[in-house]
Amino acid sequence: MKLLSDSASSRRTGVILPLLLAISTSVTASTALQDRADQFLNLANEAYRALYRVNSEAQWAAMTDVTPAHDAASETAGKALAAFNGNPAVIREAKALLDHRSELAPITVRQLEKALLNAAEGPMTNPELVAARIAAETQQASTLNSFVFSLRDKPITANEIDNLLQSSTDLAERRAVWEASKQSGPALKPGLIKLRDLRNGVARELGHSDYFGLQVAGYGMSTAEMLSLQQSFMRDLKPLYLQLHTWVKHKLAQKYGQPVPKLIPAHWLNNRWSQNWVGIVEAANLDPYFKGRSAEWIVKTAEDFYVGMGFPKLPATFWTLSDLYPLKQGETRKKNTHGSCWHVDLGNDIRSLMSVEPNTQWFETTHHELGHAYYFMAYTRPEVPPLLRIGANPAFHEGMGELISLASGSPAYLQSLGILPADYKADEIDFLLNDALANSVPFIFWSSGTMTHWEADIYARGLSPEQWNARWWQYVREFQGVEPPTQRGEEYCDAATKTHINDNPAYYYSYAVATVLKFQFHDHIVRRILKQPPQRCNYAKNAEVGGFLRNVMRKGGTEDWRKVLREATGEDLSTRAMVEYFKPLMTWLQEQNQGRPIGWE
Ligand code: X8Z
Ligand code: ZN
Repeated sequence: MKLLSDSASSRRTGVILPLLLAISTSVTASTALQDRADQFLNLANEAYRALYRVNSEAQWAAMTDVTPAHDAASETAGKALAAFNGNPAVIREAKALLDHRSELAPITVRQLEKALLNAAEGPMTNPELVAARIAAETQQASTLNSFVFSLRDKPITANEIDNLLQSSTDLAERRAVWEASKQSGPALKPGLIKLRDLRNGVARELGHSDYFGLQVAGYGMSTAEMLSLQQSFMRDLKPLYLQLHTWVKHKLAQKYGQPVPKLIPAHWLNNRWSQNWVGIVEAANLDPYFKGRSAEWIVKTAEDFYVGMGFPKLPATFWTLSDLYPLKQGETRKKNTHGSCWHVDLGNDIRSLMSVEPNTQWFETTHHELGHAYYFMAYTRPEVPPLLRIGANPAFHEGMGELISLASGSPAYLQSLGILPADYKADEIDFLLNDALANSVPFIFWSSGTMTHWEADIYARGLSPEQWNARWWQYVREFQGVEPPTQRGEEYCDAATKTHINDNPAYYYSYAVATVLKFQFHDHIVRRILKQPPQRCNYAKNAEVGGFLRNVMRKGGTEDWRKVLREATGEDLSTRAMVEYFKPLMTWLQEQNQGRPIGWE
């Protein structure tokens, strides 16, 4: 409008007039288009937020108290959300506007793209397919969340399985517990077969190659690009992994009084999926120090860590509406046992679902979940429309809590809390070794390797269900260097014992990216802000670190993640920081492993 009247005042100039008219016409056109997009997005954001909330509330009830009534309500709410998100009118308008993307503001384009990704989860151009998917998702979640494991005919909880794997030194007992942890697979396999096809079906409805392709589209990447990125992580970290693998199998063979194996038997490791090699470095095992603390103390202490860095306190409703602790003796309710954090209303209703016990695993998981909570809080502001109240990408969301989990393991900080005694002498190599094993390096070969490649096979390559378990263990052997205690035939579906395979499909590479990002952010923080060595630093009570992280978080999904990363750290996505962090460990391992055959090939 302003340009038009300005051009009117220069009507006498003759030569300039046609030029100005041309400009003003295109500005009018794009202003009209931008107005149309703004109007559409005002409505779309409001409706999305309202239905997102209805759906979250219903899902929350179903996850924290599995009953037929809660399942039915969750299915209905899921359909209501899809009825809007995937509405043909929404799809049409978003596509029509995106045909003129160059004339729209970047933040408008991002919202429209996100609206289309949401639509692809439940495209109502094919309502029967969407309804079938939602019904199957609800059923699968119900089976997963209510599954009762048993050991020697007695029920055993997931926490009990983890605690036994952490403490038992009897290989027969360990094998029985490990096998018990795989009981849910056969119960989940039929639902997963159905869901594979339904998920691929919805993704294809809007032109995505398959469900894996739809998920990686959230990164602005293709399946091939994501797989090659994940392979590059493994290539960069393989020398370190081979050294760790060699060191660990010697250590465990000695512990269990066994000959040194080529591949590590899965039941020798303390994690059900060998994803994190915890509890191997005795000197860095903090579990004994958490004895006598309460689960409530764990969550409060995690909140304090964030508050100390200048983040606000969690909203009061976090404490009243979350479900943070294991079921009490005699409670018959069934709830999901994995950690999660929910932005229920895309506003201030933030809740976490956990089963916190006072041990290292839950100490770390609590810091992870609060990372999500603080990300939600940071981007809940008027400048970030509800559609973009997401991480820069999903890995950013996962990486924040992982970073704080890394920071909260610093001996100096743990001493200040009184977890470690004041006279505790931390051995740097022990801590570095534990960091690598328990939180970072084997995790890459599990997340980038086994999980990502298996899911790509089932979604993008149509792997037949008769080959699912064989392929799973082929990948565990090839990528992780781990083998099952006995043959695992197709009567099992060991992949499905992992939560995410069921309820967070084609997502797991995000945790690998998060691990790489964690070291990039850490590297930047220690060098530029703390000016401390990466392996011996303390973020506690440092508001500058908090400010740096909040700056990244407050953007939500309003900018491309590559730009956010480059602006924050000066670097593109890279394993450089991770490899450098573990350099002193690499040297130490090479000495320890001298004369030993390295690797398993
Ligand atoms: O699932 C989680 C979080 C919830 S987003 C507890 N994590 C992955 C897992 O447990 O497998 C955190 C790291 C890996
Ligand atoms: Zn998470």
